[in-house]
Amino acid sequence: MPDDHPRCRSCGSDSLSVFLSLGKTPLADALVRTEAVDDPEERYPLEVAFCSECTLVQILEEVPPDRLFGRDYLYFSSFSPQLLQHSRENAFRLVHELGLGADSLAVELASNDGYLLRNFAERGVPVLGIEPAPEQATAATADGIPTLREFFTLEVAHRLRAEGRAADVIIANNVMAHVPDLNGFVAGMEVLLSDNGVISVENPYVRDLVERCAFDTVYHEHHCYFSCGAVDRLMRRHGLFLNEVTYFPDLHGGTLRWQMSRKEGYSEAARRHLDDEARLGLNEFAYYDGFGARVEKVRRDLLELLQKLRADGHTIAAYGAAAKGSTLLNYVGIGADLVDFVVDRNTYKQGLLMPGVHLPILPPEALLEHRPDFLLLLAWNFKDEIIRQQADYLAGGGRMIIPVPAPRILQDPSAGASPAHDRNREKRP
Ligand code: DWN
Repeated sequence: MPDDHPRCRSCGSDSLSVFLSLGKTPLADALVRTEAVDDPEERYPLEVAFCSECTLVQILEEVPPDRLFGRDYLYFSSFSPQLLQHSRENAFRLVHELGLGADSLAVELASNDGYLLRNFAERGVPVLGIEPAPEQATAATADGIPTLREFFTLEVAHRLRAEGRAADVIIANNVMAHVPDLNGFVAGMEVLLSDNGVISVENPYVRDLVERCAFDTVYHEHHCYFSCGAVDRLMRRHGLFLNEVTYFPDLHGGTLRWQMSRKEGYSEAARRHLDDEARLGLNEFAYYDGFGARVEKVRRDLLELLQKLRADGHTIAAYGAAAKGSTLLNYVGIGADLVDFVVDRNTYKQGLLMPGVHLPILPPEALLEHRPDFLLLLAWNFKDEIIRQQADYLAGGGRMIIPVPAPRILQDPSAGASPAHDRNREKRP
């Protein structure tokens, strides 16, 4: 096989089959400064493949991490109250279950602005953040969270152990999918973990990507899209064992938390998830094979809906300068001819332009100032929070559009939160 044939990021196999191609897209979080609007923007192929050897779903392109998570990376976890609450509950759960205290060490990989570790510190547990993005690392340090400003690698893990630091808990939320050297990252976690330590990893769940047609969660930061089986096989390769699986249907469009340790043994929930995946076919290519056609239909239907609304004289804005929003806007082809502006609470993003389509990003207050007839929810994963927050806009007649799994105009936002999609109790097909 020629050297340039892509290899699986987990097992190294060349048995990769592409099932989705989103074309060449700009980097999803590379927001554009207005003075640079005429500068050429880097675009990279965005193709998603399935490995028939270890069942890992992954993109084929590899963008250098410092292009993705440099000074232009403006994602701050603390702009999401839902994520803050979720993280606080997880931290306190771990402190309690693991009996962490002043002699323990909690390490977070990709600790962002310290949004999670601050909860361990509040309970008197020593912490260490590892965060390469400069703005986020600076914000965490200013908040009193000791932070190493670098990418976590096997070498960093060995250095920390050589300094006598072993982690009693390692948290890696929305980062294991982001690392190009997946095996180096997991090997590093194994080195850094104390003998009885626990690793807690969270990432969007590949089953929700397919079942909710959440193709917009595919972008170059996300190298991998994990199933329980793929995580199980990846961890065993490094002497770690999947013990627990917890499903969060309303976090980032469907998130799983995998908990690992040096001890082998599945909880009932872990066993159930693995059995469900085998039964549904997540370990086979056929499960992913028709996904591309479904995505193409969403593209056509959403474009048609927006074009009709504009033809009828309506105005449209969008909510959430999210990475997923960048994928959606660029893949569907939604520009200033259809959408006037995007709003976002993240003050670091305001005043910039969305990648590729160059839609201006304004504060959410612009919705009451301009009162667009329709609001396309790019951050649809925060629908309930945004409905609550934008009650005045809705009361004034504003209408929301949800793009996935199928484009629809939200009929009665006062209906509030959609019932949690809890598979743990749904009827089995
Ligand atoms: O993996 C990643 C996921 C987990 O988060 C990161 N690499 C990047 C990021 O992806 P994203 O940008 O698609 O995630 P979010 O959190 O869905 O983005 C939401 C956007 O909406 C943020 O820019 C913040 C903004 N927001 C807002 O303006 N008002 C969010 C909330 C909750 C709000 O009320």
